[in-house]
Amino acid sequence: MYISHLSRVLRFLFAVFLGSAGWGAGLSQAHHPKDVTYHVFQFPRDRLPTIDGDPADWEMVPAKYTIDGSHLMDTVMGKGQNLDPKDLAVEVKVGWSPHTNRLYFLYKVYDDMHNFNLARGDIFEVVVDADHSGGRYHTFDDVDAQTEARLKSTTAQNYHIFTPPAEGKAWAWVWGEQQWLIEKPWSEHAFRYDFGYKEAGELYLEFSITPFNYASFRGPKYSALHQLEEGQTIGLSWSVLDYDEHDDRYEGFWNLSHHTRMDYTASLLPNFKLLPLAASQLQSGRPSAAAADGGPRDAVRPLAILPGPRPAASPRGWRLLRGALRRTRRAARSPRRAHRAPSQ
Ligand SMILES: [Ca+2]
Ligand SMILES: [Ca+2]
Ligand SMILES: [Ca+2]
Repeated sequence: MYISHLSRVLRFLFAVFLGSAGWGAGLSQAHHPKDVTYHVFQFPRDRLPTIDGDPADWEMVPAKYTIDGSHLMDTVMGKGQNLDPKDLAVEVKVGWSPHTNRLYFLYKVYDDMHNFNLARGDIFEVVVDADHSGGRYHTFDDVDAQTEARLKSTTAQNYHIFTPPAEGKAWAWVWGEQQWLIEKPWSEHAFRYDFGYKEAGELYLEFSITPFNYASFRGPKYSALHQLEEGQTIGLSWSVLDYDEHDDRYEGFWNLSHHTRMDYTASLLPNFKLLPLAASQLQSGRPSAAAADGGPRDAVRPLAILPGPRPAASPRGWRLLRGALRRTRRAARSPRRAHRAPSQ
């Protein structure tokens, strides 16, 4: 009797120990880079940016919100954080408004060679996980091909934005079946540039997108809109795919997540906090540099790969947790990245 009880206790403690180890590992997997929260500027209602490619209306956004190339890492071609500004220089500002329920972006890029060939070309890839649910949003290998295609980008949306698009090509492509997301009223965009094919120069892209907790291939009527609110932490990452001389091979996959598989799981997207209006204004006038806060002050909800809050310490719960972690780790270990040619 005593031995049986002891054995049960030991099993429980073992299960908790394994679970805790898995939990810790999960924290380190979730949301890259670790312990970093970027800020999203709230536009006053009467000073929303006009999406026309002119960056003038972003001058009110303090320089500290600018996220430049020093935050990016090439995780595919082996360049690490050695981004040469003569090859590629980028600056991104992100804003939001509770009144329009939109995320706004200003993307400024200098490129020594703007390659906008029809099949691929320079891309600004943006992934949004508005409800911070984390988890896999791509590559569902346990369902048939059609279902797999329909599941992509449902719980987090991956936009491939062509900077600029080749003639006759849409401005962006959703890595999934929800191409309605790149149309009005769900998004707006405008480019401004003055260079030719494979020339050097500067480009401004101004755009807004609408966040969805669930984006259906059937269209907006079948989808769940996310309501942006002050203080929320969302998952958001981008990557710059720089094609120069070679039309079929990029020179770098410069991403904010510092993890290639941001293209697979929303658990690897950096955290962005939607600032209140007052906080946005208070921070105006400060010097530039840190767009990110570090440390526990901005610690976020842990382990977003789980379908809800931390599970109860039952053996089944821990088994599910360990399984989820194993799958995420396995996927995260794979550096491979295969792009289907975007639709024309
Ligand atoms: Ca503008
Ligand atoms: Ca370049
Ligand atoms: Ca390029």
